[in-house]
Amino acid sequence: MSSQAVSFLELRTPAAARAEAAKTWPVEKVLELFNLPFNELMYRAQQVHRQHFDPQEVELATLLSIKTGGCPEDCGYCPQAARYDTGVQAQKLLELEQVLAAARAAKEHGATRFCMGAAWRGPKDRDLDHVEAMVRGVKELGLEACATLGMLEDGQAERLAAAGLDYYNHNLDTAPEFYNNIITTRDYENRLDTLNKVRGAGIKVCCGGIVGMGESRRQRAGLIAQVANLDPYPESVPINHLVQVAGTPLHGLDPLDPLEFVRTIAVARITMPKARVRLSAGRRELGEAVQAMCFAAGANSIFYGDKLLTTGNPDAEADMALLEKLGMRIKHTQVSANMAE
Ligand code: SAM
Ligand code: DTB
Ligand code: SF4
Repeated sequence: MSSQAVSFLELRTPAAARAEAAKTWPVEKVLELFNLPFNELMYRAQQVHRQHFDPQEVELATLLSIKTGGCPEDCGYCPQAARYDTGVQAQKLLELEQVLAAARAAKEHGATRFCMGAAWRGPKDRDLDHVEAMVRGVKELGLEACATLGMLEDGQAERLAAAGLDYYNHNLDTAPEFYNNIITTRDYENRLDTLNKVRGAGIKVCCGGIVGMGESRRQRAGLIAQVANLDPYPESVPINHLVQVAGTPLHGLDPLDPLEFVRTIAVARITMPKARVRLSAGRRELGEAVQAMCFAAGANSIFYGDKLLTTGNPDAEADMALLEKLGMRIKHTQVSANMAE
């Protein structure tokens, strides 16, 4: 039986159907948005975008992998999982000075947000001593600080909050019913639990997922519904296009129709009007025309710099040229992207 069929069956019980209908964004409603004629969907997304943001403005965030590769998890998309032979060289946690040098360079190149990623299942308490110092240093440079370190234990989010961390990135990645096709070493509930801890510690939430992993349109709608139904929804929503890396189980899949990716951005914009929707991994492969459509659909944040964590990103000059061609401006202010924005 397909996972889709299972989700329909589950909804046959009146209690489950009532619970689903009571959500801010039932999956069916999100799917209706996906199913709109393309131009109608774009029009609605642009209307919502303009109510809350200057549509010409884009936020630049720079990523740095502070601890690379050798990860014990089995995320089927990830070049950093130790069990896949992807050619990624494992590297231990960077020194504070290396991180701050990268943050200074990011600031000089115009980024306002600096995101530190670590290939951990979750941080150990002694790792956090180092990450706290990195967060403090990044904040002293006048940058917003974001970290993505995996699952958090009790008390760890509070430690990061005390160090001044603005955002914690932790993705739901895909719809619940497709999730086990992609990851088996941690479950959906673990992810929701970490997101609760982040929220509870007063850190802003950055949470989204990946499309192009072989999921159906309904499952893309399922991912967006899950993120949009978080209460409150995240301040920042990265939509990643799968970067297919040789050696990972998802390498070799048929690529997603790019217009489906644009639709996903538009639906995220409509369902989470005040969030920064981040056009994240996969920009290099999408090309300029599709990126332009993503901005038109309401994306207003990108990762900026020649590298994501281990894979490529458009180079900085190409990004500047694209933004100029589109008449877009960089968000310069240090005002944090909170719900009052
Ligand atoms: N290890 C931590 C974790 O998994 O939470 C943090 C780093 S992990 C690389 C952060 C996110 O990057 C993942 O949740 C996934 O959404 C995204 N990602 C990883 N590999 C990707 C790929 N090949 N294509 C697109 N997104 C990817
Ligand atoms: C997110 O959602 N996308 C970024 C960030 N959060 C950390 C990571 C993308 C990683 C792409 C694969 C790589 O470069 O290793
Ligand atoms: Fe590890 Fe994160 Fe990659 Fe999963 S996504 S294998 S947890 S680095």
